[in-house]
Amino acid sequence: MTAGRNGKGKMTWGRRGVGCLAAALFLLGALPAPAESPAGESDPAETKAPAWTVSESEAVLKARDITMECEIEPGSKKKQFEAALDRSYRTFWNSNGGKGATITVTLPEGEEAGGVWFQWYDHTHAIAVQIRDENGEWKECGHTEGAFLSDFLPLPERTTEFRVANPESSKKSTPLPLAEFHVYSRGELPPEVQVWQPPADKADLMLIAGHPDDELLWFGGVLPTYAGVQKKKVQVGILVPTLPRRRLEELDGLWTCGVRNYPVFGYFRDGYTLSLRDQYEHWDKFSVHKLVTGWVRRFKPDVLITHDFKGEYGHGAHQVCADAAVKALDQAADPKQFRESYAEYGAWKVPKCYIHLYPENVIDFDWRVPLEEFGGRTAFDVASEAFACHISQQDTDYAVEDFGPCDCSLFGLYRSLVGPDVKHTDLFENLGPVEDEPEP
Ligand SMILES: [Ca+2]
Repeated sequence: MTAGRNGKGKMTWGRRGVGCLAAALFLLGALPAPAESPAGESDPAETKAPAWTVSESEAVLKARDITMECEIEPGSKKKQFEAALDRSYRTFWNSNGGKGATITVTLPEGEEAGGVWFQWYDHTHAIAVQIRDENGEWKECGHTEGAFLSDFLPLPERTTEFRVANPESSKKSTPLPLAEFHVYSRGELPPEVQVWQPPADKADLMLIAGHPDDELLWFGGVLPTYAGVQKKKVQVGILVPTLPRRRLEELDGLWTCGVRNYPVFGYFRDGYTLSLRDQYEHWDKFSVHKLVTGWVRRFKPDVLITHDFKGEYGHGAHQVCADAAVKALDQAADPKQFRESYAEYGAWKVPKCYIHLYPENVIDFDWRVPLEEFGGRTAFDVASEAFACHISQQDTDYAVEDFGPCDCSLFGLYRSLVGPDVKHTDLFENLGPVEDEPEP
């Protein structure tokens, strides 16, 4: 979507609809000890569990968000720390640097911390957690690399007090731009906690979109189906990073769909035009092609999918995505083009490329089939719930629509190196494992 259509900031929590995702399950806590058999038991095969035992599933300890139960002592700007606890991505706590860049957390009586989840505001930030050693001195027990806007750090067992600080390896102690801060108790993490994997070394599917939320509005069930259900390695690339809060909304939406590889963002400024030519006036064409070709070489997708050539409702940025993607089919394979990314990643020939609403070799997906992996919700439901994570966009006219002129279920096979689609039901047709010939 375009800039300037943002909402007025609903102060509601933005992670709806992730309940049934197969989220990364971090079993941080110990299970209760198994019940001992009473003495003098007869044949074990006939032994029934006593009524007071719990099933294995019940015994799994569930982590809880206990942030508001903790005593939290920011190292600086204490009155402003509420901004890191208000569950709004519009607000953030920007600490002082140096010794002011700390947060000390004391758990409530009888509670142990399992981990801490950071959501950074406008840039990623490497962060460490410290616990006290036997002399009472703070000692680092783990740190992030600062690769993601959403970072989770597990804590050692029996942590009842910890401190957040810049890593010891950092050359200087810089301010912490923290949009949201969460403390979790020990146990299996709830689905909303994002534990991102790095961008894919080798993607099955790459989706290139203009702005955060375009990958939902115009691609509907693609991400829930291929990332969430089929567990493909799905790499999303967004050309326009827009505002900080929208990048956090983007992560929420992708996580809801089951995407686990961290997305990549381009660096192009938002701007609404209605033609390819005008958009290339706004953005340097060479820079766009260089970036997109570099992405294709880096992520080596089997299937590349992007916007309508006509930009859905006419958006020039969407048209540029389609233009740059199909140009990259040749450019990524040609060692003479964009030699820097060729030297780093080598050439890549994309086996299949689909374009939204392309009128030839069309797949017409049914996004309304209940999916067991999403607890009976459909890919359409999940895409809609993921779009709802984009809180800043909820008072626009946009919605996920698998009907009408921008039907998000229609994709045409623009180019294939693996033969034509015959079944027209799957982006990965002709890419699956080769089945053995049946015995004669
Ligand atoms: Ca906030």
